[in-house]
Amino acid sequence: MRLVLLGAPGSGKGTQAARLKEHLQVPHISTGDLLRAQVAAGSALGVQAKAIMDRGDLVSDDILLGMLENRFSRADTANGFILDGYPRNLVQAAALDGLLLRIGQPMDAAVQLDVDNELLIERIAGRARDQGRADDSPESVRKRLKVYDEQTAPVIEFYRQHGQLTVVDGVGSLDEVFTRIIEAIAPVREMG
Ligand code: B4P
Repeated sequence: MRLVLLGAPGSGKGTQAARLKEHLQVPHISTGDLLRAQVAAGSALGVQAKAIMDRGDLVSDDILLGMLENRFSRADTANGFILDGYPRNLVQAAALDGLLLRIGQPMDAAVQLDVDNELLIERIAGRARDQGRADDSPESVRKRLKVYDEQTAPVIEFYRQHGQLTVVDGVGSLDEVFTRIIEAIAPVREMG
């Protein structure tokens, strides 16, 4: 199963992807996690990315595509994957389409987790308290939501036009949202 999770910061992509990974037995590829690993390792890329991430902006498309190509070259993606945090703009959506076509692994489905802004801000504030992630400061969150509306929301339209989009209500307990995702992708899994 090749699945992409779409949704605003705090909509539950990372949270649900971790559960879907166990359920579908495919790797969870989070571009946010890949970038944070570079930051933690103190690589040149990580140093460059950290400042951009902390202020809530998007890291450059070239860096992201290189990172993704590298990740897809690993054998564990042969039976599918859950992609989380990518694509975040239309350039990335087209690049991903081209990459998956080249490796003969077209996307099966795109699931958008739908959550209103007030709740997103509340959830991220909770994570800021619990985990202290550098980009969960109020200013960065405001910026990330703005970037999402301007650059990432059009990606939803992209998948809708490709007939691959399913919108799932992302408000509810972790179990409730998980069950909705499983139900939403069931028809695609039956086909595959
Ligand atoms: P990400 O790591 O993708 O961060 P995110 O958008 O905040 O989502 P995340 O998956 O972590 O949070 P979730 O909604 O699960 O990106 C971070 C930064 O990296 C970006 O701002 C950008 O700078 C850079 N980046 C990443 N990808 C990029 C790309 N493709 N191009 C350019 N730059 C890129 O969870 C949030 C909180 O909500 C958690 O605390 C969770 O516990 C809680 N939660 C989730 N579901 C809940 C529920 N049902 N009920 C209650 N709480 C819930």
